Amino acid sequence: MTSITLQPLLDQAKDVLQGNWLGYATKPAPRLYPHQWSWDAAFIAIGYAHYDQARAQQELLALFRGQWTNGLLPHIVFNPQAGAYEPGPEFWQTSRSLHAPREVQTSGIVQPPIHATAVWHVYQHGADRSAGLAFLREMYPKLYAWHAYLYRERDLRGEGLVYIRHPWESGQDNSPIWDRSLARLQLMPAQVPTYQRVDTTLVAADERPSSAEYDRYAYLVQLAYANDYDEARIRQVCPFLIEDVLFNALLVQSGNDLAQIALALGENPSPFSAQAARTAAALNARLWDEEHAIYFDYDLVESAPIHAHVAAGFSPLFANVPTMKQATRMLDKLNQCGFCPLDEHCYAVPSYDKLEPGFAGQRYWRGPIWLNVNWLLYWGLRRYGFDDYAARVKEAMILLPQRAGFYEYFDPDTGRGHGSDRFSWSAALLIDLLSEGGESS
Ligand code: 2M8
Repeated sequence: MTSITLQPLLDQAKDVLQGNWLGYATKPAPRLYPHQWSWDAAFIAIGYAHYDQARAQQELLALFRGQWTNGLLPHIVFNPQAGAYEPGPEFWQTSRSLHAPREVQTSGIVQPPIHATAVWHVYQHGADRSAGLAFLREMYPKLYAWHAYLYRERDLRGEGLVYIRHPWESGQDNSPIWDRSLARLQLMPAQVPTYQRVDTTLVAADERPSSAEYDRYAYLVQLAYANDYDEARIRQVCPFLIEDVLFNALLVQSGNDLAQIALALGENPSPFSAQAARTAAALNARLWDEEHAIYFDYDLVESAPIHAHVAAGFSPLFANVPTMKQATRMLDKLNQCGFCPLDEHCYAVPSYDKLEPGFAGQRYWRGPIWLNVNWLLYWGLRRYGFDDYAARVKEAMILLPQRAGFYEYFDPDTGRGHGSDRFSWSAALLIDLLSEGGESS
């Protein structure tokens, strides 16, 4: 049930998703992102789950068509009908891998593993239980292979924390988390493969990653294909290997949700809950920072934590990883002026602490408010009973698109929308919030 005043907003959100529907899956945005992206698809399915179970299921099934035979779930499944997007399918040279599919074109890196969570969410909200069970049955081996890939290929220290090997794998492309690791990567012009960008022709260039960052993104892609996407070889030479908080927190939640899926199918849930518990313990042992009351990424090349105060550092709340004592301290930190103090004017939680060097309120993942991050925080805060703060986040998630439209991200000072308009996950996650438990007001 949605209150009458919010019905138009809900209708607009559904209209955004309909506008981005490709006929078999949903693109993240009308022009800037014309293919299917991995974690976008999961967020989008979470929204569809509330009013179109079939489409929610189709969204995830379409994504997993791109899964590699070794379990890798690529971050982009290319749409052959799409207009310009660079770097496009040819850039990835995925045919060098024995594992890449031949029928669909994909990238060769991954994105945060929130897929089992999305599948479980779709099942739980679907009215047609028997279709839902058939869907679970179809998805189970795919999710199994995806998680097995991550733990087999990406857990360098054997402790349950998996690494990323490209900033794009985090979903937070130009986050300040990567600054130091990328700066270490000094490239001669000849080392940078030729690539094109169209993003800066579609949205303001000063709101996107810099050319220096893009050169490094291209270099890291080249490094992966030059090693035939063989993970053992890549990790020997890759100068960018990071245990990322958000990625691992979502893996914990997905592991627990995969255990639920196994249980619903009469399969053994224990391996998945055991893996999730191990990853959660490693997050607390290795990535928790007692002094600052936040989780920090860890640079495996430098063997050092990365002290970037980003909103994603609070994401373990979503997966119930911190103890109540840790969570209470995290709430205090969220409630300070760098993030979003409840007793002062602020919209929602910015992606980066406003008081830290390099904060930029309109530059992509270096400061703006992202609704997916706030959605993760909302559910995390609810889990711990921090209802006042959660209510503020929800209020802001309604207010921002109501005033500005369904933008990709929002300036935390003005509330203005930036990046692409009609952005799918901004719409989908609002649908989830407005539909959940009939509690919208
Ligand atoms: C952004 O990433 C892509 C590269 O994958 C890009 O910059 O072109 C990120 O915001 C990422 O999190 C998101 O999944 C993707 C599509 O919305 O766009």
